[in-house]
Amino acid sequence: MPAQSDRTQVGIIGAGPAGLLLSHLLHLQGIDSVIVERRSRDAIEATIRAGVPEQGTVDTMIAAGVGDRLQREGAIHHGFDLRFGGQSHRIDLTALTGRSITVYPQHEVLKDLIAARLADEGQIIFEATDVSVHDVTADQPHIHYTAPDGITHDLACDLLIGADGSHGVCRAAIPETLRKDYFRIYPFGWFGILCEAPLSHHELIYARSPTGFALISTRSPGVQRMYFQCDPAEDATTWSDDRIWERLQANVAGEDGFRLKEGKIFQKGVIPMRSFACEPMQHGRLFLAGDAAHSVPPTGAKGLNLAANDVVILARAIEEFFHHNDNTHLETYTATALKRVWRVQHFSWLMTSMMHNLPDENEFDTKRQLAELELLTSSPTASQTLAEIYVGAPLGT
Ligand code: RFL
Ligand code: PHB
Repeated sequence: MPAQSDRTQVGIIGAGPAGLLLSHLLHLQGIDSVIVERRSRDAIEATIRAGVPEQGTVDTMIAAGVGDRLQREGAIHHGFDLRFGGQSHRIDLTALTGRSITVYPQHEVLKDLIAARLADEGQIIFEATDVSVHDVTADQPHIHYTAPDGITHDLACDLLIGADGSHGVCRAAIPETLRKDYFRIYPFGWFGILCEAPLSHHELIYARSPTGFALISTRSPGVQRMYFQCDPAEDATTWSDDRIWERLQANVAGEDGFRLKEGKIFQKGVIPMRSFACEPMQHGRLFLAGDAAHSVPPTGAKGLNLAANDVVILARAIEEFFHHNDNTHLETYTATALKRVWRVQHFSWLMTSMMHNLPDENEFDTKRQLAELELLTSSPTASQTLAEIYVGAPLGT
């Protein structure tokens, strides 16, 4: 038996965007929560991942009082380029939708949320080990964990949130007989670099070329983030800087003579690409949020936004549960959240399959991909649909 017994209203596993944002939104409604996280605060704040918050995510952060730095330091982008056939085609997000996206890395969002939680005396147990969940179908589920001081804890709660990412423990608490997992593993990965270089272009570029996909993104005016398509088993350490630049330049080359501004590469690594969704997203008093329930390839820049959408739906439903004794929206959580999950799954798959060279691609596939890109960039209606999904609908819908 664990040595110490504790209690909270909402027990949350995982201090990623989903767990932290939910804990903060609940606090604003006067609902207590405890987050149990296996990594250290330093490790979380140092893990560099993409960050392209949709306007709905930005609006949610601002309304929740955690958007100050995002507004000050985030770069608002009003469009992006789709590049194919050696030419760039701008998707004017603001003209097409009246909305925009912000480039603000995920670890900065996490720093802001952790600081806000700690300033409000929120409880985050970092570096917890042996984390397990119990009695998820009873009125009082429990989380067991060992704190960094070695003391074992039994945390009883009214509701349990699995926000523990794609390799967490919570999803397995939904019995396999009741759960269906949907998977797609892509036969390519992304080779990502960070480099000290000036901007090559003022907006993001998604490029399709005979030598493969490239994405040109940014972290700050002096630090750029770029990716190119590679074998998922590629060993990044075997690539010299010269070889990396040669591939990136080839993947964006075109008749307009566009060239990337090169600089010192100070980080490189390979990211696998997969699509995943699990149904249902709840079982008894356990609710999954974010990557614990679904993940998408980064091509659509949606992972963080989908996590935020889940927790906005959950925060509303949990407030009704505690303050109005009404569990209607908790019961319909899976159905509500899945609508966006599958919209985003489709979009992320579309962007991925349209922009990458497939290992067994033949000329028919190439022509079909180019025709799809041509349609999306030349038909105002098709461009508008693409832009609407890229900027995203308001959260909680
Ligand atoms: P997270 O961010 O994975 O957070 C889950 C947290 O749970 C903790 N955890 C546990 N804690 C306690 N006990 C356990 N047993 C635990 N197991 C796990 C973890 O330490 C972690 O802190 O999930 P969340 O909150 O759902 O947020 C989702 C987003 O982080 C995710 O969708 C995106 O980062 C996905 N993603 C990307 N999305 C994009 O839109 N564009 C990208 O370019 C992009 N790049 C990436 C990514 C995800 C990556 N991962 C997961 C490997 C690059 C990488 C490398
Ligand atoms: C990034 O900046 O790392 C990034 C941007 C857009 C994406 C994926 C990654 O779609």
